[in-house]
Amino acid sequence: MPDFQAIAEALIAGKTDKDARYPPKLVGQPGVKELVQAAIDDGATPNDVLTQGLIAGMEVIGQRFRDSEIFVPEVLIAAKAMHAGLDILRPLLAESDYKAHGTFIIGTVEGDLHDIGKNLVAMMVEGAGFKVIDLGVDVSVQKFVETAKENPGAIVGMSALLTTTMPAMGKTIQALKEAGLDNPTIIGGAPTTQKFADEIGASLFAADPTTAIEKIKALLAA
Ligand code: B12
Repeated sequence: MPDFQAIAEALIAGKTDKDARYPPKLVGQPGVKELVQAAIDDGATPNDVLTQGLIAGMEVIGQRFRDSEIFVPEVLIAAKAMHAGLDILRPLLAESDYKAHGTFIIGTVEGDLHDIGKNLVAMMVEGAGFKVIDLGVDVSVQKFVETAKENPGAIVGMSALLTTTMPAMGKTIQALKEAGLDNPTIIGGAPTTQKFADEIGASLFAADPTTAIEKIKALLAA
């Protein structure tokens, strides 16, 4: 019987693989890598391993992060464990009839080099079952527009940490409209607010990755 719970627990603990030295109490135990492989060998579908193992674990991480029970380092460690599992699943998912929830384009806006929060959002959204296109930092308005054009319907996520770079979010939304694109947009980053999102016409605002995932899913379901 495939043990999805064990995969989720290893991910939450940040146990990447058997050889990993972290966490000390699990030294020598199988990690996400071995547990995902074992579940596949036991006949589980890649989709079930993803949703009931990796995504279930990342959901717990997201909730604990939102509730300030854990902090950035723990999320990064869990995300590394998630990637160890995804590396095994990715080729299998490509062969199967698995469909991602949707595509999520994300970048830090022009002039802004802060990427810690942006990376967290990218990892959590990927962990929630979306295909993620990460454009990196200092992303031009033009680059957002081009990528949105290449990915019709993809959600465009923008991060800004500086009050001086926040206006680039409004410019990007304006440019998307002028290019005739109707991709939904979501903004975030410490200085941004729902009020600012409303002013610049963003579809969504979220202050943390878990809320972002909830709002994106609700928007796509509407
Ligand atoms: C780390 C840091 C840096 C690092 C960045 C390293 C990196 N790779 O990211 C370095 C040293 C490079 C840096 C440089 C600068 N920084 Co700086 N930096 C910070 C610092 C300390 C932490 C930011 C951070 O990573 N927070 C942790 C993450 C997890 O939080 P977060 O980014 O807010 O992300 C969360 C949410 O906002 C949300 N989120 C984020 N993005 C998105 C996107 C979407 C779509 C969604 C839905 C949600 C979402 O989810 C995340 C997880 O919950 C902050 C101070 C602070 N305490 O915030 C200053 C700060 C942001 N920096 C500041 C400044 C001024 C600068 C510099 C101009 C300094 C200088 N004079 O050179 C430069 C600018 C460089 C540039 N062009 O970008 C100011 C900004 C002031 C302002 N109001 O504009 C701050 C607030 C410090 C201060 N108090 O003055 N900085």
